[in-house]
Amino acid sequence: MIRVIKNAKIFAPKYVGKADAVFDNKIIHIGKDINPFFFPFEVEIYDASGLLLLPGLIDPHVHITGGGGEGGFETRTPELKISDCIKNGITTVIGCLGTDGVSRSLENLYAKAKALENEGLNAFIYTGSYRVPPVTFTGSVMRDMVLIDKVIGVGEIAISDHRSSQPTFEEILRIVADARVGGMISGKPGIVNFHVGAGREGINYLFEIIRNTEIPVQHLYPTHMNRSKWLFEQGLEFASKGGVIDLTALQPKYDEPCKGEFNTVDAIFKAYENKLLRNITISSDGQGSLPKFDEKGDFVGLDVGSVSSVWHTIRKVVEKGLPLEEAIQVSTVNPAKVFKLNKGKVERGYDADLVLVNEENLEIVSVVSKGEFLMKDGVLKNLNFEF
Ligand code: FWO
Ligand code: ZN
Repeated sequence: MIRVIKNAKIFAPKYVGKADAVFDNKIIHIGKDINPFFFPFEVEIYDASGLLLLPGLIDPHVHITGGGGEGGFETRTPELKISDCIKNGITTVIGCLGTDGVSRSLENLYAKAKALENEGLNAFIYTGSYRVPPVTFTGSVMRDMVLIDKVIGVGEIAISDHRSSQPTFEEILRIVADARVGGMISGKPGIVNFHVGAGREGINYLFEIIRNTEIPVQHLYPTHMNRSKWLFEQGLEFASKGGVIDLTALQPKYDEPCKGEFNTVDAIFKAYENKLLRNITISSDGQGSLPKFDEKGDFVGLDVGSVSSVWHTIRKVVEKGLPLEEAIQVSTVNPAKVFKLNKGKVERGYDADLVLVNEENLEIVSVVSKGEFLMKDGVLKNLNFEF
């Protein structure tokens, strides 16, 4: 079905002004004063006056089958509800396993990603979990990349963390090498998503890879890089060498981040000031555990990440003064570039993943994924179009 959304203020992310969007599963045309009555086929016409039209949000780190478990079986966290993605404007997720790669399975992760896709979302997965050697479908990272359609990389591989498998540099290097070549053979990005803990080594392994090997920086994608101010500074240095770093979004229930964490909003501003905003993405750690450990490393409790943290963080950044067309890049064009997705822009030829937002209060009111409305509370459908 061809649809036309008229009169929205379009952020592609760049602000293009008030215009009309014509789309089926892909964006067909963006233009002014489109008159659908000249179309020689049936169309649905929507009036989005007073709304902003943005690209659908991409959340590159979501425990779609749940995670947690760091405090025993009863602390395993619940799986993702697609409704949480839709109402928060998330149209693409990359699913991952975390600490628990035993009671959580890749087969379950794959099935959940297929379910999300069948229900209208865009979903991909990482093979592996925290552990090294990585848990795999087929016994090899490279075979997983080549043979499992939804696998776009490996992660979240834990480094510099008391819960990691204390991997050697060589073990990490082999995973990155296999992800790169597996990606080449399958036409995928071959990303290794590193879970970076609070350990003093930070992302030194990643600097060693770009310094001492032929492997290009784009395969290295560290997350939780705002875990501390020190780690974020190390991340900015990595970004200045062309790397992309992922920040864990500010969870809505706390207005300040967890103890010691560098506030995601401040981190985005700092990157912007350093002209490195293009090298920043944010992710929710949705349905993952946000565990707390005491100084002896004993578990003291956990919270659960929420996919609502992505848009919450972007709104906070805008409220703090960064223009919307800049702020949304961290969850549209930037992650789309990392994963080589035909998404993240409201431009002809791109996938029709769109979010409509109330101009006054930045509330998300309608969401389109692959050209279909998953939520359309805010747009009025004009049956007879007066013009
Ligand atoms: C972070 C996911 C952490 C799981 O360090 O890595 O634990 O397996 O569900 N979460 N371990 C949360 C911090 C960035 C706050 C995970 C979690
Ligand atoms: Zn993690």
